[in-house]
Amino acid sequence: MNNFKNIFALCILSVLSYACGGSDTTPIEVFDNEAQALIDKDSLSSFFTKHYYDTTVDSVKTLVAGATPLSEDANLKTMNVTENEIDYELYYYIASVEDIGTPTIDKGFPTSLDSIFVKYEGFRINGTDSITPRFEIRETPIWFTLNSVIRGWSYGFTNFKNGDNVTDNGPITFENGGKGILFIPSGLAYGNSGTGGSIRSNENLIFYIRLFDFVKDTDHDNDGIPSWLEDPDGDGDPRNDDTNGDFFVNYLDGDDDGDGVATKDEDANGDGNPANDFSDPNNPTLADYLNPDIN
Ligand SMILES: [Ca+2]
Ligand SMILES: [Ca+2]
Ligand SMILES: [Ca+2]
Ligand SMILES: [Ca+2]
Repeated sequence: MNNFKNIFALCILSVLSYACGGSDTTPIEVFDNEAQALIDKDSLSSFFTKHYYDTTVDSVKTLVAGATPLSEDANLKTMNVTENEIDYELYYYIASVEDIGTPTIDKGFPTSLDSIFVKYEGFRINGTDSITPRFEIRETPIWFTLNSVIRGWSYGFTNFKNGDNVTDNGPITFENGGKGILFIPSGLAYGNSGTGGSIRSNENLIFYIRLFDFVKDTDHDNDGIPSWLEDPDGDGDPRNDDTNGDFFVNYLDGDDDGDGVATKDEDANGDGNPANDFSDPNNPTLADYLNPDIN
């Protein structure tokens, strides 16, 4: 225990010595993410004037005479996103190809926390002018959960629909579903740090995506409340809610109020939904699973 304390004291000391560094040390530069967001917005806007979507090869290409630039293409949509108090514009293109129809079982659209089943290809945009060779491809579909990927994906995929699973004793096969392109500013991708690998700092990215399926109302902690609804402060972001302050946000916490009774068991009326049980006469609008006085 003493060793542990010493290590802790040392850490405090080193943190302080950094913080108190004199003028002879190089100041730690804080990267200006807000300025970069504006640079990226300009870069992408310029890119869209110089490129078009070529339906014959299903790709973004350098503009040629007679083609409609992406900047004037009605299929290119803008999604406004605020992340860490910085406003971003995320762009997505709904590919208008014949093989994409409405799914038989239409689940609507995934939330930014749902699990998705996708294929994709990723490209970097080099400045405003060129698309670099592909850095990643996934040809067999794979599951991701949108809470743990780059934010451009988390938000971007919420604009695409599921497909139909038509697998028949063969390889997994889907029809219909979401098909399109995400144009992601660096701040919603790998930011100033890049990946240390193929993606450098402050690079905007292009992903060609197919969304085959998703788990509607994904419930990460299996507590009976869909992750996107574990948002007691109601700001639309379940990533900032930690009712009992145990550093596990509610959507990843099976006992949200820390009263020792699992959230799924704070279901007085037994309907499988802990969000509609209010047993505390002194606090009649606070659900039991968020109320440590009720257990
Ligand atoms: Ca919230
Ligand atoms: Ca929970
Ligand atoms: Ca209930
Ligand atoms: Ca409780």
